[in-house]
Amino acid sequence: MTNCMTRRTFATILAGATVSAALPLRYARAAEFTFKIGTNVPAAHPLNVHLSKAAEKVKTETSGRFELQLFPNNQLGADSDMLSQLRSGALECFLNSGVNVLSTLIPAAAISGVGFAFKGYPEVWNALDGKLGIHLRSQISKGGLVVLDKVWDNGFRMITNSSKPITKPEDLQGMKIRVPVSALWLSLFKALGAAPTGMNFAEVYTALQTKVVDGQENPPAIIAAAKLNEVQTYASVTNHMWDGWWFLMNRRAWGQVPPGLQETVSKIINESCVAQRADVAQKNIDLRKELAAAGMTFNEVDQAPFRAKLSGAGFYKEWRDKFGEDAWGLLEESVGKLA
Ligand code: X2X
Repeated sequence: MTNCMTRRTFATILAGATVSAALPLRYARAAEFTFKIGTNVPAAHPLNVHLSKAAEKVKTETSGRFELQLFPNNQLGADSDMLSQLRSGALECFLNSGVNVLSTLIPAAAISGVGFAFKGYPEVWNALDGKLGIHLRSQISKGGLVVLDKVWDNGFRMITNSSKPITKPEDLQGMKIRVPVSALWLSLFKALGAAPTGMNFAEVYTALQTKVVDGQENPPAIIAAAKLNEVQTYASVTNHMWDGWWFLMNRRAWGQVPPGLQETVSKIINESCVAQRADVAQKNIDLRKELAAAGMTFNEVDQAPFRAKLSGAGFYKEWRDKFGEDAWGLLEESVGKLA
């Protein structure tokens, strides 16, 4: 900057001084901390709606000292890219499921995704806000990342495809189905007899449209937000897995934030998460009707033969051995014996 520019800028500032002074303090200067948040679902999804609300609240309650900038819908890259950016510090915050790409870094984080483990939300929150959650968060922090206490709800997952309703495991035989990039997810669908492909969510719509895969599995809030109903006809309510997003942070970036400010920010985020859970649970009920009205055919599914198929294929034994007796015991404390 030249001296002349500096003088002119200074003069401009002086000229505008009355106006600037009238503005609230938080708009008068840049934030001390600006953290980007990356997510893998469209802006309309309750995950992003409630993260936006949290960002507003954080700005107000820290008088502009802390700013959260939300980048939904894989704007910063697909899950695999965002996880790398988070680790390098290029991205400060990332929302990811412990069963999704996070499990490629921290395999122990995937235990919440064991097939047909959770029967309903009371079991989910009892486990994830309780001992299983504490175990999972300790595994994630041992892996070098910061994780906040509350896990954001994605919901119970159902299988969609464009050729037929799935009512029994045989209907999945050989079906080309997209699952997230995850050993547990691949193993689950292989054990059920399908032909799963691991793929980031960023590519799912196109993969379904071009028939690279025939089906995918996700809850209604995602099907609706990502308009997957445009490229899928049948939705079979298998509820084969509950899934949620952990709020992850880069350790170095978070470590630079003073403890008092950390407390304010994390409290606001965790409170927004509780509101998000209620919203998602309701949307996953309401959106079924809307998606049906838009032409999707839903069918209920008896889980018993699917569980039996997994047991017969050795799925539960294999993952019990992988996760270890202690972690498996914590899961079974919440959901009962898994065989
Ligand atoms: O990738 C998916 O399917 C998604 C968006 O549900 C997850 O993040 C697990």
